Amino acid sequence: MSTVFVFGHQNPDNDAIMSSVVLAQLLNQLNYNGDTYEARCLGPLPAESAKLLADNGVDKPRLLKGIKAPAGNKAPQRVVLTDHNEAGQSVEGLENAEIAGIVDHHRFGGLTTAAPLHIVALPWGSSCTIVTWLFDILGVEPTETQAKLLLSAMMTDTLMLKSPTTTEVDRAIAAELGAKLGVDPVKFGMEVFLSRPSGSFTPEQMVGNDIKLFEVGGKKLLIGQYETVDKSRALGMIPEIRKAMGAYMKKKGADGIVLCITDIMEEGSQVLLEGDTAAAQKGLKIEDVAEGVWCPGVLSRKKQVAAPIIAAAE
Ligand SMILES: [Mn+2]
Repeated sequence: MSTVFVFGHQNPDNDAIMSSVVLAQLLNQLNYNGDTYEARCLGPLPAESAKLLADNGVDKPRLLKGIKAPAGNKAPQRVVLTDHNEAGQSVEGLENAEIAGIVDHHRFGGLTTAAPLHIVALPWGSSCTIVTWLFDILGVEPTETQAKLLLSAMMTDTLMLKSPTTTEVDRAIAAELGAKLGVDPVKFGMEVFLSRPSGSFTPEQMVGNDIKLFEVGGKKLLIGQYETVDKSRALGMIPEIRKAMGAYMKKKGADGIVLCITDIMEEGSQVLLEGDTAAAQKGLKIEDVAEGVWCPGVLSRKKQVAAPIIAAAE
């Protein structure tokens, strides 16, 4: 038996945190494979995750800085990835680890493994929807705290079930969790959103808070998303945000960067581009204009931003 690290992607969002924390708990409850599972994270917790964990007396996952090559003839560190599967979005030194499992709801981006592994990949609205479903098929009833943590991430990841990534399964499972907790899922989700200190975000935080690296047509493209319930503050800071985008792109050695300022209430995104974003312009059918372009109905980075950009580059 060994200790297996369970973690979500870099720049973790609430789904990355909660899927890893609750999945690690579930696997420990089952004594799965006789191993011990330890939730970790690859960056600072989003404010809503930190608050939910503290309010419910659950330990914060510890930061995982990287994975080193195993010394001598020691076995490599085993890991379970949640809410991601692409090396560019994962821990530094992932190639030194043995991937024991993946629980994810994203496209697969070029992963190869040395050993057979567990993969649970379903095109649902959040990784936490999949984790909730795993409780069901493994015959474990989630505790109230687990139900709360899972529902919170289902709501943040699907933007209160409004994102086009939302499926009937998400609606049904959210309703079940809501009934168990005696809450309306959407109202509960709104409370989680409002626990974010959005009024204090700096341009750097808006850019780096939730950003992922994609290989698009042989180039490195960063796609970030800043979700807010009122975009007006961000729109008043466009020049500063663009400057922060350029700096972030340089720091990460990327060729281009896309930032979606997503207004959950108005249900759309202001899209800003910096650097080499030819594929993004083609895929999104927009131009690189100073103030950005308002894209009504665009709520999902995965489905409405990353997917058409990747398709346009092929
Ligand atoms: Mn997710």
